Amino acid sequence: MMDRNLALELVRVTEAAALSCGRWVGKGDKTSADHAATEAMRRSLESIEISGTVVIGEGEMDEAPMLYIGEKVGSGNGQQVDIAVDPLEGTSICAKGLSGSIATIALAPRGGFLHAPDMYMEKIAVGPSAKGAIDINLPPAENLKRVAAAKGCHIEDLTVVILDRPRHDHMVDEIRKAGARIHLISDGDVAPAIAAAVENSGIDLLMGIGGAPEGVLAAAALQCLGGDMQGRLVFMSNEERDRARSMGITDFDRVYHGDDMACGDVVFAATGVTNGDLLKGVRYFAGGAETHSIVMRSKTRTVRFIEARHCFSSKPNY
Ligand code: VTB
Repeated sequence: MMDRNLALELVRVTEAAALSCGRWVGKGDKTSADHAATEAMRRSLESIEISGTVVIGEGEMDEAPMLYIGEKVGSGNGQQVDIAVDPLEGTSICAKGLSGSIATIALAPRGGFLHAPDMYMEKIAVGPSAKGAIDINLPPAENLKRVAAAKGCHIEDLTVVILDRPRHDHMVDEIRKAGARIHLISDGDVAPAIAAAVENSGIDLLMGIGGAPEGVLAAAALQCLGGDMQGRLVFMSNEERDRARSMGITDFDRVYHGDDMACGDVVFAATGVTNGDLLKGVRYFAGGAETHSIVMRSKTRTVRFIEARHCFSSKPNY
């Protein structure tokens, strides 16, 4: 069983990442922003009593100097856990100072996460009030009808978040015709998946094609929130098929449900870097900064929003 205190430890990790890359907001340098977040996250993981292995990370060892897939993190003494990280989800939005970037991490018992290759995944995600109503194989209009029925509202009341990409033009048309409202985003589809599962966030569904690793992180969050998610890998080349095969994936059309992507006693934490639908971004003031985070655990489904005030004179790292 996962030590429940780990949840509160994890929020320090995402706070540290957000505080570090928060300095890079709007500077037009997404590489440095990502690097700052990754380094801070890795450093703060060292003080946590876990033997962690990164299974969703910044990339393979040769392409990512830190938090690469297979990297061992934590003090090395505590329980064995698998780790999914995105130290800065939405590097471009952070670099441009747009809304919706977060620092995020999830923990599961060994083997709890789908080892998703870095490729595309088609996703649909909703909150607890629409659990069981979605089916990724159905047309968008049908899913909207079912979600509206489950929520006891009109399709016109629903807001769907979709990445603003030409690949979604057809889906956007269909959703508009069906009558729902759309919120197009330039990047970062993990935060809106979480927002879809939080009542009154203003977001009802996430739909469309984004990254598969981001899909696993969203699934981890939705397990904690009692939401519902389905994902299907989208193969763009034979090389991707080979890579997936080497990671043990045989059924290329498989629909992954929430617990196929994140199962067991999952712990999830995220801190806002720039303002979003769910989390406020890092706000600096003389001598310190405030952060806004969400931290939760699937076993108990306790969801905590944490507003923290950090005093830099006592925290020399920032
Ligand atoms: C997706 C999405 C991420 O980058 O991976 C996207 O899941 C990349 O999509 O949240 P494109 O290849 O179409 O640019 C993010 O938005 C992260 O920035």
